[in-house]
Amino acid sequence: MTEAEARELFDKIDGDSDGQISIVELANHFKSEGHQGKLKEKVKEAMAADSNRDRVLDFEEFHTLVK
Ligand SMILES: [Ca+2]
Ligand SMILES: [Ca+2]
Repeated sequence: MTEAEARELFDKIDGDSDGQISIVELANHFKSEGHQGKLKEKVKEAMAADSNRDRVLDFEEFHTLVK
């Protein structure tokens, strides 16, 4: 994924546009993608990219996850 694509996806998931992806926003995103059954698993997987452990993904962390 290019940085521009990652940015586009980041903005899409970042529902309140505060520049950070919260667990709730991740869950909403995976729900809309049809991952209801594996929601917890998917969120946990994504939050593994939270390298500074503040429970939100900034763009840098997100980019590491999707690249
Ligand atoms: Ca947000
Ligand atoms: Ca973080």
